[in-house]
Amino acid sequence: MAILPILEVPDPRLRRKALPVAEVDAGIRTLIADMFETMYAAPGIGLAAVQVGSLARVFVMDLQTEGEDGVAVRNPRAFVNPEVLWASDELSTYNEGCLSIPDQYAEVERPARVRARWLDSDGVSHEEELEGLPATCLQHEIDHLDGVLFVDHLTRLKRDILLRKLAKARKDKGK
Ligand code: K1U
Ligand code: ZN
Repeated sequence: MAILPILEVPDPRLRRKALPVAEVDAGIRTLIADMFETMYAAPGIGLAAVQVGSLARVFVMDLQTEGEDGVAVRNPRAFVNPEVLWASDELSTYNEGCLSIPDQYAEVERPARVRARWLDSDGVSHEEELEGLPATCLQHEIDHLDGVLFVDHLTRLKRDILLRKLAKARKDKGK
């Protein structure tokens, strides 16, 4: 397994649209394993293949829960060729972050519930209705697979302020 470099804005590769996976083969399973390792190291709760320079339509997500002993319990889930089949009219707002826009957060409004279909790392098909953070994260990651970033959902003013804060943080860090 390997920790892969995560692309950051304004890298134009973040704007490419990922292509459907024809077969969930060993190469895709290696990509998924590397993406989990990269996501846990970042750390993050999701990661799309586009963010590590791959055009496979794949993302990973782990919304860990807390066990009775207070220790985090992992729940790794891989999504291949994910599709939103239905989205609620009701919206919800979450203070989103993005590993490709480090340390910057903003409130994003999205459908509160979605019905989605995808293949897992064994090529088995799943269909499920998600709500709350899983629904938000799934939509954020599918956006990445379509070359869309969470800042694209903000007003121009809010986006400019956030990107200026990022530029200042990088300058202060000497990046
Ligand atoms: O896709 C990404 O850039 C990962 C992103 C996922 C995400 C976060 C919030 C709402 C929607 C999607 C992140 O994981 S940002 C980091 C983050 O949220 C986090 C990091 C450590 C602990 C808990 C959360
Ligand atoms: Zn992101």
